[in-house]
Amino acid sequence: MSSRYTAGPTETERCIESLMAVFHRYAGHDGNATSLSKQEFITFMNTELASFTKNQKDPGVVDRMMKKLDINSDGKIDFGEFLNLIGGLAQACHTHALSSPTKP
Ligand SMILES: [Ca+2]
Repeated sequence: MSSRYTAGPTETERCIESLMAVFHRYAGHDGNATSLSKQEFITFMNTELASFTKNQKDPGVVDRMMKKLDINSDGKIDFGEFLNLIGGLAQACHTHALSSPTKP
């Protein structure tokens, strides 16, 4: 084992752990931590992504996002479907950062 393994998790590993921790925190409200129910998803969006949801004038936007994310149409968001949301948001943020004026 090199010292890399004793230095603690890398930044990327910590990001993955954080995503898992956040998902399980919100998914576990109803006792089933394997997926987000619609209410858990709404709570997650309004708490963790409030800067996104508060700028939405359309109250049905979270509802439509849930339907779009629910690929297997079981009415719940599992971790894979959750990652599609995070991936999409990360992509949008990345695109926005690239198109924003650069630092001097
Ligand atoms: Ca689903």
